[in-house]
Amino acid sequence: MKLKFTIIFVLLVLISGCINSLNLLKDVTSDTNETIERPERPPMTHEIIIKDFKFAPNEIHIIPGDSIKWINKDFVPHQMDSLIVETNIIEKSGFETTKIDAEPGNYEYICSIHPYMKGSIIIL
Ligand SMILES: [Cu+2]
Repeated sequence: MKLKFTIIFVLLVLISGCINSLNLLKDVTSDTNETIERPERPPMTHEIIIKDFKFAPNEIHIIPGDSIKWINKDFVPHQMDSLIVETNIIEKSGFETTKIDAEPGNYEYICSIHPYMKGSIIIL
């Protein structure tokens, strides 16, 4: 009988330990996740200027259904690529508008011609 209680006690300690570590994980993720509220507005077009092999702004917050107008002010072509966006090759002084319709999240993109060029689209 004493052994049975000991086993139950040990099991309870183990279970509460697991629950505690789950709570810890929850706290860590809620601390690192920025909570930016999705604005209530109709879809709009954001401009990203590509100049000197950089994106301005480098990070953009949008809502599903918004569009991005990529404006190439460099003297070489660029082509943006990621999970949610794939542009044509945008020649120098050219532009292209792409509609973004994807799940909320943080999506990084690169220029497939110059893969060191990186930016991110955050869908709220
Ligand atoms: Cu490029």
